[in-house]
Amino acid sequence: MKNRKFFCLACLIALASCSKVSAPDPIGPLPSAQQTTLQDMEMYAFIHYSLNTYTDQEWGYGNEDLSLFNPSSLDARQWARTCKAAGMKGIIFTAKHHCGFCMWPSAYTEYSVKNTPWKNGKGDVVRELAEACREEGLRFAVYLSPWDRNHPDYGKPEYVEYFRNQLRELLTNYGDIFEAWFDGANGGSGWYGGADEVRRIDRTTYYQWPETFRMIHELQPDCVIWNDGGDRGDLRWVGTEAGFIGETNWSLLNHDGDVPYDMLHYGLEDGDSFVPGETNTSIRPGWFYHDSENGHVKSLSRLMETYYKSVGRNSTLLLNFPINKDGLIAKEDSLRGVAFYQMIKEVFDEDLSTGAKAAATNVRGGSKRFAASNVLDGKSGTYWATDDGVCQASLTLDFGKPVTFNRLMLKEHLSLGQRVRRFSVEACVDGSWLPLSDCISEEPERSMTTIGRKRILCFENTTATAVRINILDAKASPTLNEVSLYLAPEIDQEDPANGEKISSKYNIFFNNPGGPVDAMFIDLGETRTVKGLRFLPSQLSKDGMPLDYTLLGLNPDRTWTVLAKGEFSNIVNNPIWQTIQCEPSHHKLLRLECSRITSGTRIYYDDVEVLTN
Ligand code: FUL
Repeated sequence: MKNRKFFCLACLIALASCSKVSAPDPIGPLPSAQQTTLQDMEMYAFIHYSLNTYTDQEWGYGNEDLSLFNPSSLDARQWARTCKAAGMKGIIFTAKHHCGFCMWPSAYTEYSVKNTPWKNGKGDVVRELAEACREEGLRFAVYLSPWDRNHPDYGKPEYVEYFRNQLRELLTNYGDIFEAWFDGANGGSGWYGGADEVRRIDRTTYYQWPETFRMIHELQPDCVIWNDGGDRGDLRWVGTEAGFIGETNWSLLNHDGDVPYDMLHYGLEDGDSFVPGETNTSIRPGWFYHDSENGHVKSLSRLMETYYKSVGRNSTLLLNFPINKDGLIAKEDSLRGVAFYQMIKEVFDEDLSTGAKAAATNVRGGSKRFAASNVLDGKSGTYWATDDGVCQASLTLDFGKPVTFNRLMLKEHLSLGQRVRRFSVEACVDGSWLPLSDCISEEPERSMTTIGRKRILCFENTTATAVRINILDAKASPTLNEVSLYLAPEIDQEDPANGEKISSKYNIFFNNPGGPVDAMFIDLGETRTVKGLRFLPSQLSKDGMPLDYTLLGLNPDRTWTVLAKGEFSNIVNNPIWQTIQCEPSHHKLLRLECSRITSGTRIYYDDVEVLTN
């Protein structure tokens, strides 16, 4: 009897002490509720549509004719339905791109849909899309370009007032806005109400972001801010538009100071603010629609890689769908977008870790509340954690039978802060533990570093009876709330958009003695009818990128004729094939000159093709 009482007492004490084991202290900075909601959306769409769609440009100059905007079948519902079927949880729309043309009838400018033939000036694309999104259960957001190449006051203080007035219209008249997207681009030149000149601003001070941010918070408290124009917003650009973020990805940055490429791409381990990465890329090479890109919609395998290298690297994915000249998402893009989402669902349909037994080398306070098995219960609030000070620990999933997988998903319990600095993964194959490596890693020294909200690793098909995750270093006791395994099917598909490389068949040489930048000469070998030229800028470096061009052809009398002149808009952030078109004329020798270059005196091209008859 006495023994029994003692036993019960011991049990009670044990229980009490178990429930006393407290959660690890949060290690800041932590995500805000708005940032968590946004990250949980995982994928949302960009829609680029403006006068550029009708001029075949990526950056309009600001003097494009308003009569060009008259789509025959604009259907915002088709856009919303397509984006939803492509797994997008919201849409960010280019209400105003750099050309200054407003897709809503702003009261503050004449350069808008209200002065176009479309719906006799009574149309409002922003409203149609906001309503379509609501009907489809998607969130809606706006891109409002701070750089405005149409507005006469751009560069003066008055413009900032104009910009805020426009933003106020968008934030008050179109329901809930989940994100405000402010692109930092400013290429200088523009129409500016007829001044037709170069205007540069100091992007850290000119726009007076703190006041604008205050207005956004007041009008739309749930709206997150994307800003690469100076002041720190709630999200950061990832330093490239190619569709991937660093394998090391801390969702942290410092509130003040410059943010060079490395910080954008990898975050900052000891940053003082929570600023997660948003990976933005287009389903086609360009952001706007071009007929010439219909054959270059990204392949399914390329889109899946983008997914693994964005959502699977602790980032959200902002995937662009351009609108075509008819006012619709082109069928090539919509079919690919839908196939993309189907594939994601197929890959992550069956969690192969279900039924496994989880064990860990350390469990916080020995408590059930922090047991290894929490990583398998599918609940977001439960997690495995170690004792304070234990920053190295292993967690093993034992399947009790051979299981074949090629994807591993890990999640940290982010509401306590991002902690893991480095880990490794092993599989028990035929009784031996073998290390696994991520087969899509591009920087092996950074492979298996941070985890964050979601980390997906891709392995070759592996058949194992157990998997072990070794946390090798963490800022504080690690917390994992999910570990799952999947078997992705092979994607059996040609990749027309990748691997496009036209080997140059011309004799190319560079020369420009005394000039600031070397000109490129292209000898066609014989006189041909030239209709233009296209080239692929260097894919390795941003140095030596041309920002403008003059294309000349040599005449039989040894004089040069200017065939075309213009700028390469957005070439630095999105170094895709650039096309220069000209009226057909006959030449054997072409010369491409450039007066502005990113750095150096030599232009670097990965490939060049002359467009001939
Ligand atoms: C860039 C812009 O300059 C492009 O035109 C596009 O809007 C992209 C999303 O951001 O920096």
